[in-house]
Amino acid sequence: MKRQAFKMFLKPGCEAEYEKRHNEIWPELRQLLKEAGVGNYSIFWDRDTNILFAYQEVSGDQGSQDLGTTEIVQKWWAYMADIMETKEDNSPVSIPLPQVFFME
Ligand code: RM4
Repeated sequence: MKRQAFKMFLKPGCEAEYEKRHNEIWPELRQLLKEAGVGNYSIFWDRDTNILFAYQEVSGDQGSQDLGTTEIVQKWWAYMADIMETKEDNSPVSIPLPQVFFME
């Protein structure tokens, strides 16, 4: 199991909508993530910068940001594109973050 963290970028004023959409995450996306071995997946919002900090534990060889070849993730990314900073293909700009501390 690998601990992974990364940051994404929310468009200003979209935090309520972002949280709402995630509270209503599509069951098929949740299932895909679980089947891929992604768990303990949290996303935190920095009010000052609109940076989204994501943490997840990955038991397989693909984290959430590696699943862009699936139709469900492509649909989800397109759905989220209006409130996030994205690349040309609607995937969220996503910067991996190195772990600098861990305590059991
Ligand atoms: C995020 C982003 C990620 C996805 C989660 C569920 O806003 O789209 O790629 O894994 O939602």
